[in-house]
Amino acid sequence: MKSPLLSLLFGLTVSQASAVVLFTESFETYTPGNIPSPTWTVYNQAQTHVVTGEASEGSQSLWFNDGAAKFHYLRQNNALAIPAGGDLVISFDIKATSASQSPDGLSSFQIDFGSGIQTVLVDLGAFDGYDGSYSGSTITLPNTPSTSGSSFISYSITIPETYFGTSGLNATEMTMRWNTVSSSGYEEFYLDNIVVSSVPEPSSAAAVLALAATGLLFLRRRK
Ligand SMILES: [Ca+2]
Ligand SMILES: [Ca+2]
Repeated sequence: MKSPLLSLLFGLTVSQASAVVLFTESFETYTPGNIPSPTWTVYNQAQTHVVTGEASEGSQSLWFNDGAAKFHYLRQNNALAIPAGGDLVISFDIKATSASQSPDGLSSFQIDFGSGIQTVLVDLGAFDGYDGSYSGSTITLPNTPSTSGSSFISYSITIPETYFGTSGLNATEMTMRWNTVSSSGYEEFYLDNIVVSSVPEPSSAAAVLALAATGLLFLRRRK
């Protein structure tokens, strides 16, 4: 870098190519015992509500109690606008309080891109976590019973723009939903630290860099 101006331009280029956070939910702003309203709808307040003392971020999370219904859900009320020009990265953390039988756990993480609910991820039995891509077929993780509870397990799912964008579903918004199932006592779950980001694809990041390089050449020629 030959001048502060060039350094500044390079810095701007790098920041333009980094992720943009579209949505976060850490359940910190709600009163424990309450529904996380108006952002979310839950199965029912007695069995699915905000609690304090269990968290992967801050001090609160959403508790899926082991109740008579044995199933619970958290559903986003308002669609989240999703921009063009990047892949979507959705991350969240889940923990189990006790051993989970093989049919129980995260029965599905789902997204509605405006064209119907799609199941993105199923993780029954032991929570296995996931870091990879979803391109339209359900990701099914190993379904083996766990012998004990777990700490918070992190999931990160990338949804390529080729799937939801103009060349695919042509979606401009999305809503998320988590469903859990339990078949015996004390199979309870906590959800926390939901983050949705838009991350420029390598091709768009490269295009930004190329554009910046052209700009730098232009500036240098003017000197
Ligand atoms: Ca939290
Ligand atoms: Ca599993």
